[in-house]
Amino acid sequence: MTRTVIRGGLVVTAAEELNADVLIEDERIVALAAAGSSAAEWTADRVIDATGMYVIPGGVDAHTHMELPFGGTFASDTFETGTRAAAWGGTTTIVDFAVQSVGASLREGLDAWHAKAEGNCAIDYGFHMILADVNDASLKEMDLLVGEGVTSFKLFMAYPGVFYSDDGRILRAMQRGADNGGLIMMHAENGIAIDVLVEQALAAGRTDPRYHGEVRRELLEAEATHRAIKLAQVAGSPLYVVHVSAASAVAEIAGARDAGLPVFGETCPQYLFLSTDNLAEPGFEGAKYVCSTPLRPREHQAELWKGLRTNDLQVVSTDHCPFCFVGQKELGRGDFSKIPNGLPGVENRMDLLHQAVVDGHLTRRRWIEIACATPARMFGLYPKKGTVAPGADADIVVYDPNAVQTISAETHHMNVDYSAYEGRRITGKVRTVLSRGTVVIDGDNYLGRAGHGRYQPRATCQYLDR
Ligand code: DUC
Ligand code: ZN
Ligand code: ZN
Repeated sequence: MTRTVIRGGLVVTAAEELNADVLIEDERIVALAAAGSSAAEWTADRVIDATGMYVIPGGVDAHTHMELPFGGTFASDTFETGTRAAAWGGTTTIVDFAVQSVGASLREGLDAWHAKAEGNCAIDYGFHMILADVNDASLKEMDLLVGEGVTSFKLFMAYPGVFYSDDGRILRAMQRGADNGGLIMMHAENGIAIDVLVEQALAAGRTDPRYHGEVRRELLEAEATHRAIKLAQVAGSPLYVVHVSAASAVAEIAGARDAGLPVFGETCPQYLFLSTDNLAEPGFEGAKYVCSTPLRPREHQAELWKGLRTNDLQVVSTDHCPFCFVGQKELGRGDFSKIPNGLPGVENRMDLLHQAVVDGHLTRRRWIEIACATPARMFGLYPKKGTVAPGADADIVVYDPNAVQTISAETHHMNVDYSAYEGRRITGKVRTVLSRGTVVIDGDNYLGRAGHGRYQPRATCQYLDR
């Protein structure tokens, strides 16, 4: 048995902050004790000095797309490169999206994603399932997947002909989820209407990246969010709305929650820190910021921060879906609709959100709540993941709140040739990362290995009584 003690740090969880030492035996946390108490007598094989540091749970990023096939290409991070980058950024669990292809079973999709991930991950991982073809067979398969720990299913109101489900299919999947405990995650944008506006924009010669933001109208996010909420209400199903970017969509979610409905909302760092100003950068630079839902005008950011503070939004995930500028984003030169949708970010989330603490948008505990504890609870991983407590996996980050760093593609570890946050100065930096008791990041050194990360079967959503 290996005993590790993390001494002298400020332990920050969603619930509390305390000056405490943390005792780890092999892969688990076994005790916390106030500094100077019984902890002084703990013997250990390894002592990590955390004086002046925060000791926080490893980040849980509940929305990533490693190797996602999209728009004729693939997201540029593999499970190997993407999970290594996640570790560098203080994230120790990802929940990625396995994809059902149209005409194929859920099983085929899930097996394919297991094959991509197994033996390649630096940190622990789980899967959601994208339902692209809702039919009698795939509805039945949902039950089996829930039993295997794939307890959440993403549906798309966008991308007709690819991932899109009509309202009838959505309703059926929600009804099934209401029965089997699977949580329905919704990409809420009216894709049928958006496709009309895309066609009209291109016909009028509006082909630059910024038109991606213009045709994906805020109203069409709000409308789809509203419709998803009503469909969920009809089905008696909870609902988790992914990558909320529009203030009016936040209002829909807030209204549903005020009415007592089990509706949850996620946003992402790109919507909190970037805007349509980025999409409008000169030349073809705006392509670096093409994702869906799209970036919104700056004014929306205040509403997203407010939603996070008031718990109208509960989770910040990345929707990490990187495409290189050269050769991938460039597929859409002269036609914004051909720019692969997605931004890199799995490495930057914990730091950007710490900057939000420094800037006064969030408290320290809320930082940990939205980035670690709530995603773990939402997706059935708590308290193994998402907290620092006896019995939890020793997924721990020793975080230096005073170190200053500058985000850059020159220094990041994601397999992508640009950073959406290039040149941004951040106060705060990961110093040491443990994944199940193993040090995977130590200062500027990566000590992890592909294959250390294990598949995590998940329980159903822990915010719902079942
Ligand atoms: N949005 C993106 O930006 N990329 C992948 C899929 C999605 O919904
Ligand atoms: Zn989506
Ligand atoms: Zn996504």
